[in-house]
Parts: sequence; C-alpha cells; structure tokens
Amino acid sequence: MQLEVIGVGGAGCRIADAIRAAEPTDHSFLTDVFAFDTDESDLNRTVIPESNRFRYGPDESDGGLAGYLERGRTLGRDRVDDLLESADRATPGAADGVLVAVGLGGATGGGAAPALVSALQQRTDAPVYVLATLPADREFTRADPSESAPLAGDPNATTDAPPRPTAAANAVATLERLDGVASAIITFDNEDWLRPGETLADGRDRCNRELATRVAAVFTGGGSADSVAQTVIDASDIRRILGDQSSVVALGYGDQTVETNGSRFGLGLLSAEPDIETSEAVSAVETVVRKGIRGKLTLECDPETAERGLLIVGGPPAWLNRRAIAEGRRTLESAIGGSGILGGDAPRPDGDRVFAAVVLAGIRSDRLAELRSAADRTGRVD
Ligand SMILES: Nc1nc2c(ncn2[C@@H]2O[C@H](COP(=O)(O)OP(=O)(O)OP(=O)(O)O)[C@@H](O)[C@H]2O)c(=O)[nH]1
Ligand SMILES: [Mg+2]
Repeated sequence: MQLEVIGVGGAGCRIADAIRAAEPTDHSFLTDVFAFDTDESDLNRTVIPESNRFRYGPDESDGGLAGYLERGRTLGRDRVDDLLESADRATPGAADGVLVAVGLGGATGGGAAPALVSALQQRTDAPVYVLATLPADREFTRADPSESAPLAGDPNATTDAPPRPTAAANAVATLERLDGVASAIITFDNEDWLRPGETLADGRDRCNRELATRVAAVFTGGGSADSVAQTVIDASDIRRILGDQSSVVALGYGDQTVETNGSRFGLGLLSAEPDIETSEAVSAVETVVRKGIRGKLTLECDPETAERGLLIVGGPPAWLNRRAIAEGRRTLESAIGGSGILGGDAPRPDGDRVFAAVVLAGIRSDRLAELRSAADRTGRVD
C-alpha cells in the first residue's frame, strides 16, 4: 500500500527517519515522510529532506517543551492546520493511509498528536493510524535508592531524579485523547526493548530500526511487477485488520537468512530458481511464523486477547511454500481469541531472508494497566 508518514516530536521524527531508511529500494511504500518538532536541533539531526521538516512554536519552545504536556497540546491545537498546509503534501490523496509517529511520554509529539490526527481524519477518507512508543520505567522512576545510596558528604551525590518524571502520566493522558480519534494505535514498548541498564539515548536507534523493520514488512504488502504474490495484502486488508476504532495493536516479526540463487554473484543466469528442498522451505516458514507469533512483540501481550490478526510471509519466491504459509495462517487463527484473520505472501526475488510479519489488533496488555498505575503514583495529567 502507499503510506504517508508524519513524525512529531523527537521520537516521532527519529522513527519516521528509520521507516524511510527501511523502505525496500525495489518496493516503495511511502508517498511522503514529514517531520514536525518544536526542537530545531532534534529536527536537524534527521535525514528527512529539509523541505519536509517543520519547526513550530515560539522561539522559547526551541529545545523542546520539557515534558510539559499542556503546552504541547496548546501548541499542537494552534499550529496543526498551518503545519499540514505548509507541509504542502506533495501527493495529497495518493496515500492509502497516514501513519503519525510519536513518542508517548513527551510533550511535543504527545501534545500535538490528538489534534493532528483529528485534523487529518477530517481531510482524508484514508485511515489515520498512530505509531506510538510507550515510555520505559527508568524514564519516570527514581533509581532504587538502596542501590545507589550516596555516601554521606559525597560531592558527586545526585538526587537521582528520573529524566522524564511525567512520562507515564503524559503517555496515559495522550492515549486517552487518541481513543476514538486514531483509526488504530500501533504500540512499541521501550521498557521491553531497551536492555537492562541501557539509557534511551543509547538504545533508541536500535529500537527504531527494529520497529521500522516491522512497519515496513507490514505496510509494504504483496508482490511487485516482476513477482506477483499469490495472496496480495492490500490497503483495504490492512484497514480491515487494524480497524477504525482506535484498537491497540502489537506487531510481531521473525526472519531467517536463507540461501539464494547467487544471482548477485553472477550465477543467476544459469538457474533463475534455486533448487530448494521442500522440507527446508517448510521448516523456514514454520520457524519465522512461530517467531512472529510467539516471539517478542512490540508490546507484550497474550495473542489470545487479539480480536484480529494478519500474517504476511515474505522472501525469495522459491522459499514461499504454499502449504507452510497456509498452515501458518491456521496457527495464527488458533493463537488469537478473535476470528478475523487474513494472510498473504510477499515475494522478494532479491531478498536473502524469509520473514513473517504479524499484526495483532484489539489486544489487551498488562503494560497499559501498569502505566496507568504509574501515572496515578506520579501524578495524572488531564
Ligand atoms: N523508541 C524510541 N522512543 C523514544 C525515542 N526518543 C524518545 N522516545 C520516547 O518518547 C518519549 C517522548 O520523547 P520525545 O519524543 O523526545 O519528546 P517530544 O515529543 O520531543 O517532547 P518534548 O521534548 O518534551 O517537547 C520518551 O519519553 C521516550 O519514551 C526514540 O528515538 N525511539
Ligand atoms: Mg523534544
């Protein structure tokens, strides 16, 4: 399908950047990518073309809003129409969907997202999805004082103040405002993806690459001119699965590098299709499907809670064993509690891996309840 991506705030713009980098060269799926932020220096660190980057807000907001969500909302409400207009979206109407990327927990992205999504919903018939990161506990929780108790009189002693004390409260407040506005909310939990002891600044690029790989695998869809999928997943299929009721969505992914016909070494002329044992192809598909469903999701949840699910199995055509893909679909069907399942394939003649991309929509996750309790502890924002 054809997707327009708008990143807002530091996380949103970096993730938009990563999605752009993950777009397969032979399978474009992006119409346009935009970056909106109050913070000029963050904006300028992206590689999104300058014509698609927009700084907004009064001069004193440059550098960000330091987590002050109410300011982010006011600025967002006031400036959203201008932003969408000045973005002069090169191909308005050409996109089958819009994806607004934000980091929940901050003020700029989370503050602007509800107004932005709602303005976009009014301007287009296409669905407007949100891609939202959830904050990690280390951002809003004070380090355990028993572990880092400063020695009396230590001149280097700090108060161990968490870097974003309002992150949980901001995230919960923004999620509530997106409910009923966003077509669906695709989530990525930083808590689960950052390594123990790792700071967000150290881990974020890796996290963004992981997320972008999953987004690209889901939205790139089926085949191409030279290789047609047996079952193409198109924009309306994605829409059926993601829905239009602000469902919470988690993505799963599994891949495995496989032997290809060596065309990149000039041998492909002799045999266009490599000889692959059926059992090997079946086993590769089974492995990636299992990883996609049972492996680490972008938001931890029990797949059983999902109302709808989508499975896309992709890779070099000779590896896409029909029976194994059909079996994978049945595996997903029995893993989820709901009954809405779609499956498709995505031939990648030049690819060197078999992959499975999984969408679980309408999930319930304990992590969201945890963030709500953390917001109650650290102070709610309306
Ligand atoms: N996965 C991921 N999460 C990020 C990244 N940067 C920030 N975050 C998360 O997003 C939340 C919001 O951070 P930012 O996006 O920098 O905040 P902002 O929207 O620019 O808002 P202010 O700077 O407060 O005005 C943080 O609390 C983190 O949880 C990133 O590059 N990747
Ligand atoms: Mg910022």
